[in-house]
Amino acid sequence: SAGSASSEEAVFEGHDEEQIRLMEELCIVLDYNDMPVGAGTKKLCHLMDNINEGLLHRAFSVFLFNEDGQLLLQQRADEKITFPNMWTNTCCSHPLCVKSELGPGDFSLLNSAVEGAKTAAQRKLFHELGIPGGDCPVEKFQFLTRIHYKSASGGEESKWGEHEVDYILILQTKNDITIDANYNEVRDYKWVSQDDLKSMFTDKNLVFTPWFKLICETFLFQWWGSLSDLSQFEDKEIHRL
Ligand code: DMA
Ligand code: MN
Repeated sequence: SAGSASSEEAVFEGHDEEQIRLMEELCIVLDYNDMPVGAGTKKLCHLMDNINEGLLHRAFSVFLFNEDGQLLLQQRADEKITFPNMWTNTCCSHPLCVKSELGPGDFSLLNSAVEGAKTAAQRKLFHELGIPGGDCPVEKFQFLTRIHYKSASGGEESKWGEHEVDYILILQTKNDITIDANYNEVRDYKWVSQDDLKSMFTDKNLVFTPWFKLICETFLFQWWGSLSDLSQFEDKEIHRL
């Protein structure tokens, strides 16, 4: 039927069945000011034909640091339909169009939307990396800001891409959290210092997601230098990158 993620469809040719199934998830469709205006399947929201017409949805990006200040990076699985095999921040996904993730209170208020993003982030840290909720309690996530960006997944002719308002969530945990990667989502993961990451950037064999590169070029190293006092970076803006 129209709108369901059938593997028979040409856009899904050659892709992984589980990742095709996840394209049926309902994302939160937004206006330019991050106000929810409806629901759209993950498939609909990530097709460049729709993005080029202005379709925008809500996302989150988690940056998880340990007590030594190392950042947990992941390499996306080869099975991912968008941005496969690329290195990126700890975990990214979308709050779903359900009350708990849209915002448990008045969903038109930023505080409520932030609570929804934290709930979604805890869900996906477990789904992608097997990090139990006890190692990432929602009250330990710190919301910093929102970033609006658009990017095609691999070349101008690509069918797939991103166009999101991305909620930035920072989390600092103990060193020995449980990690049990879901290899349909995550190919590899790695704890890095600032110097480790900078040397990864010089390795021509490594590819990074466009949103992670943008955040690295703008904010990441400032945040990283002030992990014990991130409140100076909290704002209600939408930074259009
Ligand atoms: C989408 O991430 C969110 C951002 C910030 C790019 P994703 O493609 O990893 O989502 P999912 O894990 O749900 O496929
Ligand atoms: Mn997205």
